[in-house]
Amino acid sequence: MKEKLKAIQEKAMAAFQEAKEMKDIDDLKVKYLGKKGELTAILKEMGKLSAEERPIIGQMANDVRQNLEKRLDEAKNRLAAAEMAHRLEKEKIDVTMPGRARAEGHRHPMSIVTDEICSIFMGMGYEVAEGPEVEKDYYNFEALNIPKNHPARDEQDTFYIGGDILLRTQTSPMQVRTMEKGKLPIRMVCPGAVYRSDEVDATHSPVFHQLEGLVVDKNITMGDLKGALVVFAKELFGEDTKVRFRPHHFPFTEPSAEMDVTCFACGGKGCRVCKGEGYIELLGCGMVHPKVLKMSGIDPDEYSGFAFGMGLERVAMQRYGITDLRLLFENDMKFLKQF
Ligand code: 2NL
Repeated sequence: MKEKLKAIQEKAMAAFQEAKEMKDIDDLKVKYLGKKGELTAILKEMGKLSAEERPIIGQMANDVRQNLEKRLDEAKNRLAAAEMAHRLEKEKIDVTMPGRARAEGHRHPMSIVTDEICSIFMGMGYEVAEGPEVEKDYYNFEALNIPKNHPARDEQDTFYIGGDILLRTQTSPMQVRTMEKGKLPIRMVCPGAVYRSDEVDATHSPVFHQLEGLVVDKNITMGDLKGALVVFAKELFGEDTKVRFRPHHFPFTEPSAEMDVTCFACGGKGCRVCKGEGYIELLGCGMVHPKVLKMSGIDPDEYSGFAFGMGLERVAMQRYGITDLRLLFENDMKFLKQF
């Protein structure tokens, strides 16, 4: 039996040395030290031994078991260390490597211009309001003193949806709705898409964007209009910007004017962009027509107001020197990446 024990010990130790994976260790443990293992099989034969031999062989068997357990542990540690070393090598990361650049979007030039104009007016205490693009004939035309026979009401110019429903041709319906609510004073701007039945070319599109403003309070004069719009123009185009007002006509304002600003390209000297004028038209404006105030329930003897409206594509084109309106709608990445 001594020989057998020695043989098992040698065989087991050799096997432990050769173990390549953790799984081998577990298998070897079962094979040699397990309940159905080789060592246990020998111990079961102890009954056949004489009384003198039994303690000696028993002692020896215990030594072998302890030895093997110790060696098995060593082998296990060796494998664990090797495995860790291997993983550290394989999963090594170079923290100094450059990161992968993330593709980041940015605002559209139309959004940049719209946001900028809104913040200038917010700085002067105006609220920003947005409203429906599908409107009633009343809010788009009637309440703005635009008569039934006005060319803007022609089917050729306006998208009618049916009955008295249409796509708004200006953002004024939102101002009318605000006046109707009766909360005074009013200081508001309203940006948004408007629709007109135009053919697409370098300066026209059936969908474009406007920003209109409305102020209604006691004792509002043309002086307030000029003051607000001059501050606006200087903030948008720079402190050196000059403005000029030319008389005009709108059905919803009286008196009415158009406001020009010194040409962004030549600074007022006159060039190709402003056709030698030195000025470029920026917006239309005027004192809100008393009939318009009255129709929305505001007493024109007590209150007065001014209003203005501008095309946002035009502002963006001036601002960035864009010569074709279509670039703002086509979403060509080569164009958009420049902003
Ligand atoms: C232009 C001119 C303008 C208004 C819009 C307005 C709105 C109400 C009452 C009175 Cl509710 N007026 N809006 C006034 C003057 C001019 O727009 O050339 N737009 C592109």
